[in-house]
Amino acid sequence: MKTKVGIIMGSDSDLPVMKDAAKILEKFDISYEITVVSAHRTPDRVSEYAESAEERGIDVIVAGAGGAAHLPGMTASHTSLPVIGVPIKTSKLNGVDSLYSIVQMPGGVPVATVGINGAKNAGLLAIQMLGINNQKLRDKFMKYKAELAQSVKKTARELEN
Ligand code: RP5
Repeated sequence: MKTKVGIIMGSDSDLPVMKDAAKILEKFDISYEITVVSAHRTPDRVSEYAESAEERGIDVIVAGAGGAAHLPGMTASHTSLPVIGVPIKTSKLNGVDSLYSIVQMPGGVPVATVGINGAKNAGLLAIQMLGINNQKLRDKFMKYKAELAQSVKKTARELEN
């Protein structure tokens, strides 16, 4: 099976958060690659990664970074593939810096931004994007949503009793 999702992050210190994206992709049997690419420390690697992603079969890129989080935007500037940005929580500004750095892109270069440390949602959004041309995947996604609803209803019932 072709690798469908590229997960990248600015540092291996982002991995504890970014592995949530990998986990949800595994739950849906979506193949992915995962690596570290830094906008500031390995700028050449950003362009190389983004420009070759399509050739490797990647359909969506999930990019996490913290602080002056330029990785998702820089990646988006080098590819036509959709990029989902994950702002990583930081120790100094709690990730608000990461969020603002990722979400406020100039017109023409969108990055779909999830919440701070929202790697799971980034993975889910990637799955939904892949589902646009895949009915089986959409059915699986609806099953996932039904399970989610069941677990909330179960919790509600337990609280009510
Ligand atoms: C960013 O700086 C990374 O994405 C990470 O969130 C943050 C800190 O990186 P390290 O100093 O832990 O390598 O580029």
